[in-house]
Amino acid sequence: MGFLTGKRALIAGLASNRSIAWGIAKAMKEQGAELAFTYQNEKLQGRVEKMADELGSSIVIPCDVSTDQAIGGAYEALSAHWDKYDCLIHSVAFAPKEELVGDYVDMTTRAGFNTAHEISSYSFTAMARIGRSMMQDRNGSLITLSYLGAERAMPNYNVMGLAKASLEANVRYMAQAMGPDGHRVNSISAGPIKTLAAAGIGNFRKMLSTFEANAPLRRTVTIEDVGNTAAFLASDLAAGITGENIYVDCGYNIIGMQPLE
Ligand code: NAD
Ligand code: 0WE
Repeated sequence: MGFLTGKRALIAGLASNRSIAWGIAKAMKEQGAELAFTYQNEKLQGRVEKMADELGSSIVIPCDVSTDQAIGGAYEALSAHWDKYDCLIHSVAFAPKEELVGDYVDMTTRAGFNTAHEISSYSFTAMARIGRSMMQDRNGSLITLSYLGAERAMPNYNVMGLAKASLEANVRYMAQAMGPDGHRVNSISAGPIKTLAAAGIGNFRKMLSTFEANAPLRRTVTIEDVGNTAAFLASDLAAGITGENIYVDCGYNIIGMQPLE
């Protein structure tokens, strides 16, 4: 019997079989969880339905996280299947593509800043808030995905770095607010992975090879690595962990300098 038997998880952010959300869904299913999925738009509906079916789920609901109305509608639809749920996976981020390249100061607009923060940070709070009553008395686990660019200046990550910094602070404030109800809130800081969100980012392959050369484990991170950690954080095995940012990055963040010669 898996360590997530009897748990119900809502997963937002599935777009392809390379998505981090897919790695998380697979790992949680392996451990016995029941799954439900949201998708951003009709373009993704068919693909997400097919992937959900592979994991024995027929709960697939539209949810563009940019409005409370859409999020409300998604929980309304979910409530037709489940009265309560135990776990929210937030694997969503967006900034305008033009702002993820070049000089941060020159490239960052007011509108791009607002969009990045709204979609990549605030939406986690919004989903927690609007779905809160469905988590009542369940000792829930809420998990989001971050990146080291929240804490260190990285080339081209630009305004997304600020949005991830906001997201990591969001995790701490949500953990404090929801802890008295028994809910835990954590983030996973994943190393770079070639997903759709990474496709079309200039020099991504070079970033991956630099990462591989410098990470203590001398390899890149897989969606299975991230999925297994998310399954752990979702489970009662992690009952004492909240407000944390857990690195799944092959140790990359701990390096100061490589051994000389
Ligand atoms: P992905 O493209 O597979 O997933 C991103 C998801 O965000 C997509 O499913 C997309 O539909 C969704 N999304 C964007 N805007 C949305 C909106 N308005 N409403 C609803 N959904 C919306 O890419 P991924 O790499 O799996 O990204 C998932 C998460 O992991 C993101 O938060 C990303 O920042 C984070 N992350 C990615 C990496 C990486 O290198 N790939 C590393 C660390 C963290
Ligand atoms: O968080 C991310 C990517 C998030 C992302 C990706 C896109 C591409 C398509 C947010 N918004 C958009 N908007 C689009 O139009 N990662 C951690 C992956 C990533 O993205 C980078 C990276 C890394 C790593 C962008 C520049 C530099 C490094």
